[in-house]
Amino acid sequence: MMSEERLRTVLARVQPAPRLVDWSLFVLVFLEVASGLLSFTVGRPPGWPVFEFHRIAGVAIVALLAFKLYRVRHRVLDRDRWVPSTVLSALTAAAAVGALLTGFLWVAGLDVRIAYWTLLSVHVGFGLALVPLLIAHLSTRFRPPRRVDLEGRRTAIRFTGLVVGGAVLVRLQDLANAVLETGGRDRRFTGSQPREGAGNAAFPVTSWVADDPDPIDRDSWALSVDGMVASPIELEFSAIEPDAEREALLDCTSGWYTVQRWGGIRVGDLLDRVDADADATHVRFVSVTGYRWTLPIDEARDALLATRVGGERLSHGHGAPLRLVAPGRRGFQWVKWVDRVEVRDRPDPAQWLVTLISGFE
Ligand SMILES: Nc1nc2c(c(=O)[nH]1)N[C@H]1C(S)=C(S)[C@@H](COP(=O)(O)O)O[C@H]1N2
Ligand SMILES: [Mo]
Repeated sequence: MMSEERLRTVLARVQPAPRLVDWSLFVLVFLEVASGLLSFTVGRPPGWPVFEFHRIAGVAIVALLAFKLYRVRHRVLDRDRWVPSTVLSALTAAAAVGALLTGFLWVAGLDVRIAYWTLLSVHVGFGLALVPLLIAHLSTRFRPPRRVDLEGRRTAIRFTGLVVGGAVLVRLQDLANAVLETGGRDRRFTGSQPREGAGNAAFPVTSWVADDPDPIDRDSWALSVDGMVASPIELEFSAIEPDAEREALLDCTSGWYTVQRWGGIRVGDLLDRVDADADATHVRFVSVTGYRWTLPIDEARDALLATRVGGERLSHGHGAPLRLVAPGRRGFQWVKWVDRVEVRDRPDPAQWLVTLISGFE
């Protein structure tokens, strides 16, 4: 074991000034939350740097948090020094450690569920909990950043070391996954784990937040196609003839993906049928629950409204009678239980909120 004195000498060399550690942690947590949320919108491989950044910043946080926890250990371990805000500090630390640990284990390939949630969803939960905790923690212990803490050649070297060290450790973890053949090597660039097989039973039924409608009676259901179109229509289920089939990858932000053959109708054919206006720029897909998502019209034309998956009729949980298949988009954008397609001339920013609250009374 290293003597405490020795450890202190080493730390003095490698760790930034205390206040700088604290402010760097704050900035990095902010960037982690931002890149984590942003990553939810990334479904195509060119977006990989978002995930890479998230991992490297996570490693940098581990180092800074270790410096910080070592520095404040007496304030926590020594009961006489407890003050009311110590509880808040401890909770903040617990959320941070929880987020780091679940993130690390997920990348290492631990693909388990905790109650209803995947490990990745628990990671997201810790990360989101950290936001109010960190803001409250900061307001009880606010010390403005100081210029002197930033000065000196050492500081620049230390921070370069953090970033380079983080990048190296991320690569080493990937290498370890490959060499040790952990489940971590099967992940997609988004971090999602594969679900193999074909058809309804091959992949989980997932809600983005709370959407959970009763099964839909095909005979009383109809699809309306309207908005900026010359001739709006209402299609009964029997009038929908699935004449298109395509393979597409569904990648859920809770951490799994599946490749399936989806059968249904091409949205482009539907738009031709109703004679969409030349000025239309977007297409909105609306669920019976109100949940909705809008795609740019060219992308929408190429999407599918599916009645079938893997050679089977779509099950209720997977969105029967009709669900959107939007290749390249993350799962939450693949609207289930669609009963309305609306041609529009603008995007729909409110969809972000609607998807979150849909299903709550
Ligand atoms: N109407 C509606 N559509 C939805 C959702 C939802 O909650 N409501 N969840 C989305 C999410 S988060 C995903 S990952 C996919 C999951 O599709 P699956 O349940 O068929 O696996 O559906 C999407 N479509
Ligand atoms: Mo999802």
